[in-house]
Amino acid sequence: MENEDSQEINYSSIPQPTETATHCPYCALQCGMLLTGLRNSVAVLGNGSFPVNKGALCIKGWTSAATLNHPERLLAPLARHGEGQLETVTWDEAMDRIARAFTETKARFGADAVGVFGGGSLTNEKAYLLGKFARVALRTANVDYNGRYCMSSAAAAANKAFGIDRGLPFPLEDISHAEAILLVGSNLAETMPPIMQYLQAQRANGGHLIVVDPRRSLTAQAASVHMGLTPGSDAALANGLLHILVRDRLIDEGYIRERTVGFERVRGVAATYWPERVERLTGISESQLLSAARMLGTAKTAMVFTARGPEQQSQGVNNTLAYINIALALGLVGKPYCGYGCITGQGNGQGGREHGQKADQLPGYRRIDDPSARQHIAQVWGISPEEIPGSGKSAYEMLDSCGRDGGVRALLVMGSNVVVSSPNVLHVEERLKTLDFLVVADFFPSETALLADVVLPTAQWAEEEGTMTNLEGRVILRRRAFDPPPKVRTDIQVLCDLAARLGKGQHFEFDSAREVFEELRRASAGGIADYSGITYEKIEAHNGVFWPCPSEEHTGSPRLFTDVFPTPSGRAQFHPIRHEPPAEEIDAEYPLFLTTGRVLAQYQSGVQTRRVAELVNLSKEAVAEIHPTTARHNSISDGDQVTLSTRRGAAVFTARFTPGIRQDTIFVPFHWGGVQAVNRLTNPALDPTSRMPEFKVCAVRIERHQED
Ligand SMILES: Nc1nc2c(c(=O)[nH]1)N[C@H]1C(S)=C(S)[C@@H](COP(=O)(O)OP(=O)(O)OC[C@H]3O[C@@H](n4cnc5c(=O)[nH]c(N)nc54)[C@H](O)[C@@H]3O)O[C@H]1N2
Ligand SMILES: Nc1nc2c(c(=O)[nH]1)N[C@H]1C(S)=C(S)[C@@H](COP(=O)(O)OP(=O)(O)OC[C@H]3O[C@@H](n4cnc5c(=O)[nH]c(N)nc54)[C@H](O)[C@@H]3O)O[C@H]1N2
Ligand code: SF4
Ligand SMILES: [Mo]
Repeated sequence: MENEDSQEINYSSIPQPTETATHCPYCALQCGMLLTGLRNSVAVLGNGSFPVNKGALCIKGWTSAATLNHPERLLAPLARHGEGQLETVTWDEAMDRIARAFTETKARFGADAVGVFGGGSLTNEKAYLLGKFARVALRTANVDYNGRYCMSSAAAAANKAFGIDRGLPFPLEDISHAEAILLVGSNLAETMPPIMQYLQAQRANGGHLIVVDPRRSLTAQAASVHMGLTPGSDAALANGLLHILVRDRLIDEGYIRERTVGFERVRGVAATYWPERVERLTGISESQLLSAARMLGTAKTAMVFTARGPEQQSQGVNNTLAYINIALALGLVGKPYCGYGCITGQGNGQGGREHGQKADQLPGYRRIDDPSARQHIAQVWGISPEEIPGSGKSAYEMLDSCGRDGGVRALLVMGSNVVVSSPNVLHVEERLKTLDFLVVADFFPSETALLADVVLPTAQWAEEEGTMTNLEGRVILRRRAFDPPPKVRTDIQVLCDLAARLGKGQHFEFDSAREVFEELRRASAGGIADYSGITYEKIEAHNGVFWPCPSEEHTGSPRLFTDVFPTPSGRAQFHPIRHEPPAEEIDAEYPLFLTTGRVLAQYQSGVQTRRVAELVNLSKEAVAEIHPTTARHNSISDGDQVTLSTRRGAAVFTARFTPGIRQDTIFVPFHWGGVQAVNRLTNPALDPTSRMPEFKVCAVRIERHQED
């Protein structure tokens, strides 16, 4: 590790480049961009030679460089003395305090009392190293990450059905050739705008787009059919569509016979979802159901996509499996210009779920309870398999355990703002305050960092190298355009230094992301997500490499499932799914559904985008979308301040009349903290398999806000 002095000398001695091809710091599309100029006057251009976004960026991408020199940037480590304020300290002092706190916690409460919380914005190298740090340096089972709030339901469903979880098993360019697309609970027009060019091309080729969303979102407005279903009724809708497809003989019996198992039970369940019943459960009329089923069933090529709408529910895995059943029954998966895809969310939402920052996982998408996986990883790490802990607590359960007997007592957060983005945040904040020790690594004083005992300032995307895996499974290279500010370190430096102070330095001798990647390649070799044939050079030469890529000669795998599925039988698995109501149903006290999500100009918990002036101009506060009729029933006018309350808490928003939303539903984005945090309201009910919280549906009451 460098000491502080040598870091400063290195900083000023490296020349600054004038143009760097890299990728956007935000979502899973990972748009290619060019950075030009010096760091205090950097210009961002879309990279026209990167095939995914083809030069297009959204407003967040265009303005992304504004965070680099932002006045609120953390430029030195901070620590709190006793109950006092956070104050600037040296790196040595900060790291010593962390090492001491972790060592004391382990000694008093055992290794599992130290928790690690990661994120899907971390590069593959960091996600890998964070998982290794937890297992090797801390020896704790308790490592999980915010992907539990994001991708876990779709991941579990894809693993069950196909034996592998790669969000899109085909490149985005295939979309424009699909005659019919079923897009479920995804608002791409705001969450990944450059993808709309593929949907526009698809429409121009005569294709149909069906959008399933309780709101007539910007994306739904571009659709041929918009099904405005009741929140929480996706499995009923999917079964209703399958009912008609079976009844009208639109399914592919040959494909079902040759490439799948388990259809007969699914056929039996679908038979009980006749249109009148489905209309009662979902609010979708028989005629609309019929036209959507016909579009899908008669198309020569078709695709089914899910995103957070159906997935972020306590029935999230089942909802996703119900839509996968449609794709399988139509014989789509593995055929050209056809298939099922889950639209991954965070910048490295895909790679972040493959390399071991998940509670039940080892690198290469290996299971932590698989003896041969433990053997392989232990050998790469130079330890014995028995030293690798077992499976730990999932994200929300880990936060909920904080400060309790048998729970986490000291926590490291790297890449998440958990007191804004978790469900039931008032409770999460209360739990974090009972911790003996909290350390947060971030580049801004996030709401979570402000609660910490020690805050570590880390490098931003344009200041570090590393790989990311986009929503297509394409591994790409984030290049370093600038040096970090003098006293700012990379997450990799932080983890290696801390490991050394914990006496495990010999396992963390990495001087660069590239060195970590070389070990990741070996660790992933032979796993499901096999990166062993991927090198930085190969990524540069081919605009990214699709995993699996098991050898240096291998050119990567843009399209999966063309011949077989990586399941024991080689076939895809159907799952019979019955509709179950959400964990919380509406009643007289809380008569409306609350659903939550995103708006174009803000990103996630808002730590980065709430600091960019252009984005604040577009979206300065959390707005509650409400149908005008519902608003009038509750004596609310457009623009009023309103209080929303649920069984967990209350929050205050500005009401916006939105005729395109269901009358029984209110929508609020989750990008703000404090009294505007919609997660004060959300229900932490978890899916039994994925442990995904139910962000997308709970019961709410609305009133005009009374100042007190
Ligand atoms: N601008 C912006 N873009 C982003 C992000 C961001 O924060 N801001 N975050 C990124 C990340 S991490 C993610 S995960 C993706 C998420 O991308 P999306 O999944 O597109 O985003 P959401 O807005 O969470 O949810 C999508 C839609 O689900 C609908 N919905 C709500 N309840 C239900 C339901 O019960 N059933 C169905 N079928 N639909 C329902 C909502 O009305 C919403 O329009 O976006 C990525 N891109
Ligand atoms: N109500 C509701 N809640 C939701 C959702 C919803 O739809 N509705 N969606 C959920 C989903 S899908 C997601 S993905 C989560 C996201 O929510 P969070 O997990 O809070 O994600 P971010 O806001 O991206 O937080 C990332 C934090 O890490 C910092 N950061 C970014 N990159 C790095 C890095 O490389 N290193 C370090 N050290 N720090 C970094 C950022 O500055 C920021 O403070 O929210 C979930 N919460
Ligand atoms: S779509 Fe996503 S990756 Fe592309 S510019 Fe916008 S935020 Fe960045
Ligand atoms: Mo996400």
